[in-house]
Amino acid sequence: MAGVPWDPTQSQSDFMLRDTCIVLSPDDDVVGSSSKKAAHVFSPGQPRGVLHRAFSVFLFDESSGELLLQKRAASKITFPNVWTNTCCSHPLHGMEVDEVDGPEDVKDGSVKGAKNAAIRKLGHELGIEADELKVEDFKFLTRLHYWAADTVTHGEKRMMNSPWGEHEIDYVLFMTVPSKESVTLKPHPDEVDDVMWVSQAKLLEMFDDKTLLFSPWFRIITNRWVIGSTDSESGEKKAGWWDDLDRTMKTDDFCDYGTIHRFDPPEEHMGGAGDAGEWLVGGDEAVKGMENGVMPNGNNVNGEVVGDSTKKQGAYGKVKTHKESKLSQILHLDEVWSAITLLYISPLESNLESPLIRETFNPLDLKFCDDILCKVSRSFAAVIRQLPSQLLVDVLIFYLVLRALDTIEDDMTYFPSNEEKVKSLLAFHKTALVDPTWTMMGCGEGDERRLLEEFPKCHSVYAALPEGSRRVISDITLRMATGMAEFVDKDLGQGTVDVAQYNRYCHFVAGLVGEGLSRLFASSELERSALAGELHLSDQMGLFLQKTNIIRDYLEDYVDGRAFWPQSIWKKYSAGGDLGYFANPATEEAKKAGLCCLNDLVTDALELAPDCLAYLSKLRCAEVFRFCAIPQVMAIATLDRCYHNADVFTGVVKYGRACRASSSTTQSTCGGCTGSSTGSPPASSRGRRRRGGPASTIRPTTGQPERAAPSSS
Ligand code: IN0
Repeated sequence: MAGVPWDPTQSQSDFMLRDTCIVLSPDDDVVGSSSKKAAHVFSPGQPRGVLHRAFSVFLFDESSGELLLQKRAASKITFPNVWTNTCCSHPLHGMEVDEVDGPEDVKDGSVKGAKNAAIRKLGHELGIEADELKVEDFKFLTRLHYWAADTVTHGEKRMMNSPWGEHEIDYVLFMTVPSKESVTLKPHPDEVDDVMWVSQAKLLEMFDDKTLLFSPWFRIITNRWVIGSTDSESGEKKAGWWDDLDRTMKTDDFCDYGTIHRFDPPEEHMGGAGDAGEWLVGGDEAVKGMENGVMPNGNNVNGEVVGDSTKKQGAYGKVKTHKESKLSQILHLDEVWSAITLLYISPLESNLESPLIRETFNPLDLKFCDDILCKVSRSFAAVIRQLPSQLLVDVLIFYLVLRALDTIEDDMTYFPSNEEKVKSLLAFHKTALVDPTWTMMGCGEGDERRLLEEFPKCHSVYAALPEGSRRVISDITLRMATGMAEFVDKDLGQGTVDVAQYNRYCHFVAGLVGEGLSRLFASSELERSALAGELHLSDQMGLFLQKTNIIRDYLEDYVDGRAFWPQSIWKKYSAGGDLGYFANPATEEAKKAGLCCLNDLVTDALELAPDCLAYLSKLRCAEVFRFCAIPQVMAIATLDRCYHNADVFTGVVKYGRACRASSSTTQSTCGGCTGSSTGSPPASSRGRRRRGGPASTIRPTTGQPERAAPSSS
């Protein structure tokens, strides 16, 4: 199950099927996921397997300067019987303690994900207790990209029958302990046949012993960096990382985070099924043709391309994005026309500069709120800005407050315990919404982190709202936080239990938003007061948006270990009894089952559509109608793209109709974003799906019914 560190009852083949490796582009961008088995198969279709992330730990005893080696167990499927460095394995998707690093983590050398994975595997393979090692004590040195067919341990004759190999970007991690006694070694018999502490001299002696086998990556790393060398031409001595462990561990003299060193394997590891031959030695040029973790002209074992290194990544940057083709977009002539209308004929007008707003709120604080809204919500910012002035800021602040709450709920590492997170969630309405100086430092990422860190600016605008609006925002915030707290401790690795739990979750994070909005619409007097009592219809509006997001984000949520597809639905279709079954369909039948399950969920969501239409039909203000209808139309378009679409199981399905452009035009019409971004991509493309809606595409307003103009516009 996703999220469980390791299960002692699992066999090598269980791990091969269950572990979800992180698939990479040659630049080390995360572009997808693959079962461990699929990633390590070397076949004519993928002669060098699928490029994925790995780590290699070198553990030294400070007192003697010796390095701990292991001999991989004879029962290992890849590279059995070989001597290698202390521990080498893979960071995985979907682990409870996150193991997926992004470019920023590499840049600053923190790579916590790889280090967390190292602690997990040092425990699993060698029995070293987690409390004997600290993430901070690992030293990340550099990355190497190499591949190697396992033609040696499996033998030439078995080559075609045992087409295994490694193709990895390997994060090299050094670790020292004061003495051998500081770590308890209890090697797992399925993983390790032998361990040995060795000096440099002893290791060189072993390398010369032709009866011993060594893993290709261990030889490459050791010869290139770990042991010092003498330049054959100049006679100059180059220090190795092992020669001065103190310097290696305490300074950054040997750290190189900017380069990915590329290596072809020693000759004996070339060939392999598919007869790959050499390939990486040409450096970066040589890997240009490689895409999506797979060789040029090669697909992954399922016959699919598993990611897209050249395109922006999915919402978490962890799975790939499937965009609609330009041709398909152009074929939707009605939408092209609508986009042209919104772009050039009648763009949405912003009411943010209206006198009422200028007089009521601190202009600098409001500017901060508007800028950050634009950063975190993209197209939705324009939909908010076109609201009439007596409602606009109320909705804007409501959105930001919920986003701040969601950032707290979403951060899986900030709080020392779930209990602390729950406390913070439940206090939010009394802290953030009452204390004008309240901030939270270091929680969340990018612009969302900034939102929490500069929350006093948001509070200043909130405090100037009418009392009725503040009451609505505070009430919904508390009720949503209470619902979130209910889910903090739940294991969602395999989704929600049943449709009732699925609906309950959606109610808390989205249905309540519908209630809050209806109450804000009514108290602004733009809508009838009775709308505030339409609790069922407003709830369904939120559920429809949220269910659409959950359907679309299947893979992302699954690899993150926080899935929402209800078991009572997907278990009808998953012969494997695992939600991940659909992501790695082994047979045509499994593929079909995945599509049936997907269609079942789309149909369930579509049942909400009549209530959404009923809600929309009760609106009388054109701007409020537009504000509510645009996300609904985007959701319908997303469901349309998802229905019977196997891409849902390999990435995030986005549609990119021409009208997306219209939203950015609106932003520039009203000044757009002027604040400096924190450098990360807009949070809506990174954050959890319940914050952002479906893909950033606005279905324009053609065909919208004529409505009475609101009093102010
Ligand atoms: C929303 C909803 C939203 C808008 C209008 C009426 C609603 C009625 C009931 C419930 C929610 C309603 O809309 C946004 C849309 C959105 O954020 N779109 C994204 C798209 C993208 O590109 O990522 C955007 O960034 O533009 C929405 O999805 N949610 C939301 C949150 C707060 C508010 Cl005030 C309104 C999130 C959610 C979880 C669906 C409620």
